[in-house]
Amino acid sequence: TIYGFLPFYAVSSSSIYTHFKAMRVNMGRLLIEFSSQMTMERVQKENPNVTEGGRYTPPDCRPRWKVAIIIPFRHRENHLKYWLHYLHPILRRQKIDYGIYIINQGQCTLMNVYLDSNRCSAAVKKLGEDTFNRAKLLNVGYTEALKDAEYDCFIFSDVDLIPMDDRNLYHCYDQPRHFAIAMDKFGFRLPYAGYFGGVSGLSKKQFLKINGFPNEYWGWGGEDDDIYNRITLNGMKVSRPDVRIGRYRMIKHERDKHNEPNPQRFNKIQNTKNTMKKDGISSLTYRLVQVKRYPLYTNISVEIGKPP
Ligand code: UDH
Repeated sequence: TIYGFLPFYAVSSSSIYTHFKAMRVNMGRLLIEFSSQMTMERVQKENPNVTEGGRYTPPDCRPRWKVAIIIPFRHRENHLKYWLHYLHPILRRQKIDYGIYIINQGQCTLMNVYLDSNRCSAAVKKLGEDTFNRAKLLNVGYTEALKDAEYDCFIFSDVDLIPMDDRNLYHCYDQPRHFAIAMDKFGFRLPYAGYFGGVSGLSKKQFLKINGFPNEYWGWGGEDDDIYNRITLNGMKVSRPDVRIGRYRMIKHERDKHNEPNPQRFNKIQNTKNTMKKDGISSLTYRLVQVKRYPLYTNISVEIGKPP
């Protein structure tokens, strides 16, 4: 857009901000902070056009992609509020046709309101204490979103990462996309050339070409490098936005319980070539516990097992 390269001081000034917000054009660099109080009620009021389950279709165009946004999740309710607060308006300005899917490992529902399904027992609540598995949850998200609508583009986002520039467009590209290339925690730089963590996106075709993501990375680390290997081993390249545009803020947090660094990760990423054909979307098994549609997102609770 002609407004695309306005300097930061201009877009953060409140009158211009309101003006562009009203015009629904992209604004460029955004002011992102996590100190103001955030409630789900407030975020709901801010987003009256989002329909049940966190779906939105632009009223005035037909987007090329239908995008499912998949978030791996457990015990991060506070981060989710900020994520929804920032992302819904951004996605709307970008004119994305999208749905939001929170893939919740072993928790029946959010906001501590457990149960309204008798399948969701105390035993299931306990599953929330098993080792976290980000990539397997993302495979579940891909599968479950496709039961909802004919998505052809999948964006996988951590719940604590907020884009600082809305020209970083949340749709798919000719090659698998890495969006979160310049995070504040890495000094706004790519930490290493093969980094594919945080926020990434693949078309349905690209995802199937790499047999989805690995299911066997339990605990923290390595799964994003395995995905990067899958992409390059299958003859694709990672595409990225300009480093000035792919900036992100991460909501600061301590390491979660039950997501300790996985000591096997260094060995496993040496073996992607041998493992990717058998371990992936083709071998995914899980038990669906509950699907619940909230105004701003769909919560999918799953049992995905434990490390062998
Ligand atoms: N996630 C959860 N719950 C968990 C673990 C992970 O929701 O218990 C999800 C969430 O979407 C998160 C993503 O998985 O954004 C990635 O996990 P992470 O945020 O733990 O990974 P990251 O590399 O942080 O961002 C590592 C821990 C840093 C500790 C720093 C202490 N100063």
